[in-house]
Amino acid sequence: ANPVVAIAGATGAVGAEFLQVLHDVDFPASEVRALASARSAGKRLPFAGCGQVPAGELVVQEMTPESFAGVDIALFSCGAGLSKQMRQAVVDAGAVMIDNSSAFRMDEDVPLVVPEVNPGDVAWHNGVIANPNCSTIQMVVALKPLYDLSPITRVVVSTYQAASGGGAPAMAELYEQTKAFLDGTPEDELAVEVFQHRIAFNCIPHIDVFLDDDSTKEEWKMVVETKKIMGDQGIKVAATCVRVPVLRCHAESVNVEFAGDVSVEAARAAFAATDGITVMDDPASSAYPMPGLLAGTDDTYVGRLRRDDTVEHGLAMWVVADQIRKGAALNAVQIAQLLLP
Ligand code: 11C
Repeated sequence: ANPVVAIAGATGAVGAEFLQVLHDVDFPASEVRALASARSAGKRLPFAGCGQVPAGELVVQEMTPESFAGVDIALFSCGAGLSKQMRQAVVDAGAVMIDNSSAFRMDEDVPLVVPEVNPGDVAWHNGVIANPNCSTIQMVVALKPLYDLSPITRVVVSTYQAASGGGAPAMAELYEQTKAFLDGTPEDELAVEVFQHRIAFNCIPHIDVFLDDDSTKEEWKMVVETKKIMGDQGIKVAATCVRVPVLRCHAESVNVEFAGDVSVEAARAAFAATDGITVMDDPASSAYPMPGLLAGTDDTYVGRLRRDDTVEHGLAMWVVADQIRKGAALNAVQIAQLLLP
């Protein structure tokens, strides 16, 4: 029988994208159940249909432990707290939870999966598969074909992360604040609620909370998740994560150091041969990936590929992907596809 899919957090930015991606890949669902908080129950969400589910509207149901009866795949994007609360109910219902939150990513019994990198890890799930942090996902997609040329010893990454990482309210804050700023609203009257500071016409080197070593949790995630997904605890990662006034694609400057030599040409050929990666790299015509122009796309885009001569075997590159699609909803649905018989 075709799977029953539940979407937990259906009314959020990622929830809406889950519905879009299920349609885009024509996921062979027999039912799609939209779940959210009591506040959203009864709301109608447009759905273009997939599998045996016709186009129309989905009526949002309040998520309770009973919501998962009969469900096969539960796509979660409603925060770590609710994922933890609902985990047992999902597992007891015999469903697999594919969780976008950070709740279980580093648990030893939970695979952390990017289908281009470690698809085989879905095999050892115990009812939960974690979807990595968005900034990690696009980086490891780009690192994997390089790693296959020569083991990677060290990565230095700086991110340029879109407002979408903070969900729909964060995107609204960037949009509304920019308008208010251009209208001449005084600094102390601008609404600053989602981010720590004004994001309009600004960059904020602070994503998630600060840790004891003065790095941020977002930076820590890039370090530990990369090692787990790549299956190599020896890769050293130094990350600086920055919020920029872009709506929905994350960009990353990535310097990679290898055990052996990897030429630019070999790297380019490896990227070109990898599904899910588009090389956009022609300095002569000013061609490189840019977040403002790639919203709504599925691939991880790589450009500005060049040698990094500051180390013996080094490459530098620029990586862009849509944070809500490959960084969240698409990656989770691709994991769900791996579970299909
Ligand atoms: C951001 N990367 O851009 C975050 C959003 O651990 O799943 C996703 C946070 C996470 O703000």
